[in-house]
Amino acid sequence: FFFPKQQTLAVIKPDALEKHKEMILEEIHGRGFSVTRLKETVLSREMAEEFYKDHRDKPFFSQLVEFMSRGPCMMLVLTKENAVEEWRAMMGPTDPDQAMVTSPNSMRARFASNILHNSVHGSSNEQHAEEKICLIFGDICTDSELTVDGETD
Ligand code: DGI
Repeated sequence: FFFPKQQTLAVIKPDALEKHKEMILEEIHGRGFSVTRLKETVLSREMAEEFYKDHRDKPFFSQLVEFMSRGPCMMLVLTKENAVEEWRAMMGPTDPDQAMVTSPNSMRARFASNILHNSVHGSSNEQHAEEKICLIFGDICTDSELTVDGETD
């Protein structure tokens, strides 16, 4: 198969940043991803709400927003053929209990403590990747309709 180069947004979440950052970065490079953008940032509540807006009706939404804005996250744009799917495979399933069974080498199996504090994020498809890259790295956003918190451009 031939896969065109693709971008995905990876996030090292606040629970994993302190203890596992070096290991995660090493594995990202080891698997041949190019890190084309990178920043460490503390998400505001509003940014975390926007980031996870698709989950706003879920019972865990407020916990999720609280957690994601509690400390620094590392935001990375990963570029590689088939990046979206490959990074998702490296992450493993959302719930580490499941990850330990189905993919014991995955990041979540090794680094996550529970379904909420699950160490890493990765876009689930190309459209989400583009949207979240725009949200986080706004300066490379070309879609003027994507604005945050009342800002316009
Ligand atoms: O794409 P994923 O991060 O694997 O999973 P998702 O898009 O379904 O959920 C986004 C995040 O929301 C997930 O990384 C952790 C949190 N979450 C998902 N399902 C649950 C959850 N948190 C709690 N407390 N309970 C859940 O069932």
